[in-house]
Amino acid sequence: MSTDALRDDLATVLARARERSLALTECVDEGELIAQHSPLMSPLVWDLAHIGNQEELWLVRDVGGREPVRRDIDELYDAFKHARADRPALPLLDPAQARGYVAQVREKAWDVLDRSPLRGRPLEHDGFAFAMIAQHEQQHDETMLATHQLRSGAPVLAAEPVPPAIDTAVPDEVVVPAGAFTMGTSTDPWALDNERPAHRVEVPTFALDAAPVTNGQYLQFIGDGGYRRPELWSERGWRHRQSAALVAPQFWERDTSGDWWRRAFGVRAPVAPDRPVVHVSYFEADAYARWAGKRLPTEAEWEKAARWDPRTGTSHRFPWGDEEPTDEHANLGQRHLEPAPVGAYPAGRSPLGVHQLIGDVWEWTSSDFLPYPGFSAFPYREYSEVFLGGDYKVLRGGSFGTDPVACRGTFRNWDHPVRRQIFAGFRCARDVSE
Ligand code: AVJ
Ligand code: FE
Repeated sequence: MSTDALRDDLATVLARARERSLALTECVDEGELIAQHSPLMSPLVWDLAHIGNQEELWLVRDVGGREPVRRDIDELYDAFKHARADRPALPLLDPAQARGYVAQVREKAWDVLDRSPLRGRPLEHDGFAFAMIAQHEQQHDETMLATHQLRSGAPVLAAEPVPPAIDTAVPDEVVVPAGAFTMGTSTDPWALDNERPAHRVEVPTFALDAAPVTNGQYLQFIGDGGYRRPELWSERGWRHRQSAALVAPQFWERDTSGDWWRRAFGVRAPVAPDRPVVHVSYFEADAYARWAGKRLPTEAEWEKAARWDPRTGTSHRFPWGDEEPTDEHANLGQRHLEPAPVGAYPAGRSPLGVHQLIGDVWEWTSSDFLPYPGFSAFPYREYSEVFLGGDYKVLRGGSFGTDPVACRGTFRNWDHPVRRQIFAGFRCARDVSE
């Protein structure tokens, strides 16, 4: 790609991220911006100014070598200095100040982008820092969407209805034949440090569900006593099931006639059986898989199914190839605010016929968040390194709330196994003897 085309691309994704950040913070009043809607989440106004602060640190100060805009607020917006639950009590910028701050930083960032050679030192090479900052903003936009899901009150977000199932004959499973594939990447300019470097991984034959587990399937697990049978849960999962009194996915409720409803962004609707289940923890996904006589896939299995092309033996950026996602490929980018039915994205399936790996719901894997062989932290330890080896499970694929720039076949997300306010679902795998 020419430097001019790359510059245009980076400007487009930065502008798209900002449009979304502003939309997510302009639809509620001041009180709701500074309120804490859940102890798991920051006030929305913290996310907004934190987005600006990261942009100031990396683009304005580091790449641009400019004077600080607001050095005095660095500490307030350092995610490692204050836990989410403590953020509402900080002397944060108020909503008007936060909007002014992010606009001021962005003005300077535009100038830095105009002048960057987009070549040379690693931070600027291929526009890495600009891509990283656009992804960072989009990641917080997904976090803010999760905050919106946790807020109570009248709906403020609206979205287009999801497309219908086009492929009504999605199989249950697809067999992925044994063999090595290239996992991770050393060349994708958008890839963050934990996706690097590319390395060969041997994967035995396995079967993978051709689609994420649906609400309908999950209801059968519930109906079969899934939440009452300790033998289906890991020991730690069962302890959590009991202490958190889990009986169904988060945001589900049952009416007196026994029908299940789910609340999403302030709207209550019947649980739709053909949609991927969302808002389940790793422990619930793991228990379901055991109930189904299966297991969760490892992240190597997930990535092989999503990237490996049996026709060429090479790994692609997405299940459908290397082209950027369109609305035909995947449910991404907050265009729809819920998972689409299984079979809604036949154009996005993998060569082996696995559907909806990208978009709809993040998918829990059985893998701990560990470094790839040859990992090196870049450009800062606090993006990945400090989390590696912690109590985290890897999630793959992105959700309806993820922007296309913040997910790809190599992208690794992670969270604590108890978390379920994120847009997380799963699919199952099983061993196949050769
Ligand atoms: C990759 C989604 C786990 O939100 O904690 C945002 C992304 N890192 N700011 C997170 C991130 C720094 C991160 N996740
Ligand atoms: Fe952040």
